[in-house]
Amino acid sequence: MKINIINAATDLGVHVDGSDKGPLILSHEIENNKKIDSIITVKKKDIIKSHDPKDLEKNLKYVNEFNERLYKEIKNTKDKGLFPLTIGGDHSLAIASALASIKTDESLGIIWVDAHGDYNTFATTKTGNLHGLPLAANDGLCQKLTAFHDGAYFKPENTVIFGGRDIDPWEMPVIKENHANLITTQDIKEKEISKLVKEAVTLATKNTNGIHLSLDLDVIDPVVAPGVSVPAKDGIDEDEFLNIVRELLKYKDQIKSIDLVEFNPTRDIDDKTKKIALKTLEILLEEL
Ligand SMILES: [Mn+2]
Repeated sequence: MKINIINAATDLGVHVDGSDKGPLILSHEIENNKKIDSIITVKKKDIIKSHDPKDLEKNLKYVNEFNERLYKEIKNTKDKGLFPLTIGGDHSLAIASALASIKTDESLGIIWVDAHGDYNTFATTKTGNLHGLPLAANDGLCQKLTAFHDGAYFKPENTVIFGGRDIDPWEMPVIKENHANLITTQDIKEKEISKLVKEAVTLATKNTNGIHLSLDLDVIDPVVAPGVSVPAKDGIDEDEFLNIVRELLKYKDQIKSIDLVEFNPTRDIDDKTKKIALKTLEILLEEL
């Protein structure tokens, strides 16, 4: 299938700068790949970001403005019959990518490979960094972040956090009360990855038309992949991560859109994270 690469150049959802620089660095390295139909870039507006600790909706207007433009581009991509592979950027961009995908396919599940739950709401966030809310937003729990979307939301029962280990104590009840699914880093270390992936796919595809897959590089241990904005210690290693990606791609007929997010080149050491991100993109381009 021909792929459209969408550079989602934003860091407006996080207090740390730099993840907006990630997409162009990565897509530049793969631009000659024959599977790629086109590469487009959606750029954040240059603003002075809010760092007010009392501001619990940081840069909300600008995150929404960015996501509305990204949403249109990804919907266009799908309307043209191209596969959207979105490179981020902080994880708030996945509100646009996931909702654009479900807008076209009407009913989808979501597999969110991430150290964090990203399941805070405006009622629970303590920082107001909006990249901590996108999965809850995709499940329809943060209306202030999704006004540009007029389609269905994902259902918590078809929502799977994969690799979670750094989940806020006030966030966990939101996950539980809504019956979203959580597969932890501990599960990955103790169980067979192929079985966990199968379990995630089964949950995400139950009574849906497929899957939106969102890959956050911070699921990997920060010693191995330091180039992320919010590292979470005791993560999985590179082989485990790439194995998860390969196992997921065994179900590629079900996968309708993919994000690879949170590469922050200003935090990277010796291109460690860049190299893993590029390997991931190569696997995706090879298999899709
Ligand atoms: Mn994330």
